[in-house]
Amino acid sequence: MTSKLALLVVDVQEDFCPPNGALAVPDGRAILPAVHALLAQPFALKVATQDYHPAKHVSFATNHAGAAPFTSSVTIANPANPRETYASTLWPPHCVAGTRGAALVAGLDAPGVFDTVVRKGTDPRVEMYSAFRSPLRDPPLASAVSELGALLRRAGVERVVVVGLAGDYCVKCSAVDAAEDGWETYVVEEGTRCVGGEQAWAEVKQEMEGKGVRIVSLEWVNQV
Ligand code: VGL
Ligand code: ZN
Repeated sequence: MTSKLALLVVDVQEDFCPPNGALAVPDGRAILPAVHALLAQPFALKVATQDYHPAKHVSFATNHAGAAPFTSSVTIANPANPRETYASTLWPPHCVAGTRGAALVAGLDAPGVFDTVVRKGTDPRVEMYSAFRSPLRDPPLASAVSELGALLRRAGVERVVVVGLAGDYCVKCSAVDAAEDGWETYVVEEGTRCVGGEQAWAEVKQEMEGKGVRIVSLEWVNQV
């Protein structure tokens, strides 16, 4: 592994894992061997992200009268520009700041496993799947732009290897933003699972590849 490679472990938190997670990703815990195999390798920087919402977060179905998780959505406007909007899927409450469900899964939560843990989704007004920034970017909201980009630049990182949960939401959006921002970006297939299962993964893979992200195997990373 060369020195300019970073590992980004996205949202491997109790609430995204079966059997008890509030927003459990099917087969989510199956990524753990791949995550640990990668953590055993040298990287210039190892970063975990943590979805970390206030109880009043706009993405929780419980905060919208009559809404159902997974099927309802709401239109969210950029608080700094009402003309910029996007449709946001509503979820069961998950990863509420300070709760057990927000914690990284056991084994990843110990000090020293990661160089940094980046929290996202902390602004109650907007969704933030990407570990870099909210989809509302015109103008960007300071409260929904993480320190991740600056961290990677400061460390001189050239390539980013991404794993985590969920493949069809935060992993996809983070990988696409990393590629868009100029990093060579790789998603390790064994290291992710989707809310929408295998069918979603087939589509998401194509979408990411179309946006410059490379989908690779764990074995491929071992040989880099
Ligand atoms: C995520 C849905 C809601 C994710 C976060 O980490 O992929 N998905 N919040
Ligand atoms: Zn979330």
